[in-house]
Amino acid sequence: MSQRSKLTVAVVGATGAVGRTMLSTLEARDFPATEVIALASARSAGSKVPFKGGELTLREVSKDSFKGVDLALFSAGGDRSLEFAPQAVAAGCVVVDNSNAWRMDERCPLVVPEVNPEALAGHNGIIANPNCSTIQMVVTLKPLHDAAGISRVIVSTYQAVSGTGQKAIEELSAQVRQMFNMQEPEVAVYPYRIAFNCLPQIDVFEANDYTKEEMKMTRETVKILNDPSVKVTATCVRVPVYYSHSEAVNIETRKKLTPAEARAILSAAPGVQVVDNPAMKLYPMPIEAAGEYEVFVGRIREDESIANGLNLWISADNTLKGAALNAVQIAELLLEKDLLKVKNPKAFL
Ligand code: NAP
Ligand code: 3JN
Repeated sequence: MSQRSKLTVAVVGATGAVGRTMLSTLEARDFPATEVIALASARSAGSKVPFKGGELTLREVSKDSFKGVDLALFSAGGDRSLEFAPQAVAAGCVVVDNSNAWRMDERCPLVVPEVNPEALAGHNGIIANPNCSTIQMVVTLKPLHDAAGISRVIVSTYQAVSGTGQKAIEELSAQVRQMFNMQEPEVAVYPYRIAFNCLPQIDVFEANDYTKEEMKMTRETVKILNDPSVKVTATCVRVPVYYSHSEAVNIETRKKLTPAEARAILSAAPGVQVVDNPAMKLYPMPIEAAGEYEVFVGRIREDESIANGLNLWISADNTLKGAALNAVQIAELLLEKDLLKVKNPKAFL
């Protein structure tokens, strides 16, 4: 990675589940920032977050927060991204945005470094980080698509509560404690109890009765693979797991791929680890993916109901590869390719 004499990085949403993981990932990967600034809401101003053995003091994000900042990692919700990312770019700061706000905007590349790094070239200042469920799926789909041409994907997700943020992590813990103490569990974050339950609703429903999360997976996958011929249908489910989303993925390919061929292709793919030995009861699980960088794939088997079909099971840490790690990898690529610059500060004003 190229070294700069000055590289100021701002993390917007630094108190959140994703923002804290962004800080720890910058630290763990030794990202060559000369200064890191932690931003959040007025509620957090003056409080501290841990970083590199010390602490960063939180400041309230404002349109003036980005003067002299080279790179901002946003993770404070779509409304903040819509309001402040254009201001950041106007100040000459490149934004990697973790929200849904800019993902489908034609001016913004939607990037997973193992899948479409080339999309970064010619960026306009805002680069979008995809949805966590999309990221882990496309890391696995891309090498199979290159080898055999995927025509259709049917995916069901099993998503951890950390995908909803810090309050949901606390709610699952509180409900488990309440139920073991024979108390009525308090329900606040989700429409129903999440402890010892599954909720087939993630985000709001759209007009077609799919949820927004399901439609994000459909639309984002096509944009990232840059191939509208890939048809995707998703069912997204919240499960009482703290960290790591899992997915049951069924694919139909144009050319036949045997499970052995798929295993070999995936074993050589960047960012993927194959864990697939039924005889030894080895398969990916959220408890083993949590805290790891890779996308774990297993249960690779033929879909015997169609001519060219495969079934896969995937687990990956949604706060890492699904969010913070992917954003930091994008930042690393920007540095590596000398793309950490804003060509047109007015691009989004
Ligand atoms: P979280 O734990 O609830 O954290 C929310 C963060 O946003 C906190 O730092 C909070 O600061 C900040 N924030 C909220 N309102 C703000 C305001 N008005 N002004 C400034 N900062 C504000 O949520 P999270 O799980 O970290 O997720 C944060 C965002 O990341 C989500 O909204 C979503 O857009 C994105 N996300 C993306 C993925 C993905 O799939 N790639 C996954 C999860 C989340 P305070 O502590 O000061 O309130
Ligand atoms: O629920 C999950 O597991 C992933 C959640 C992602 C999320 C949560 C709140 C707002 C997003 C996202 O990244 O798509 C957003 C958003 O930015 O719309």
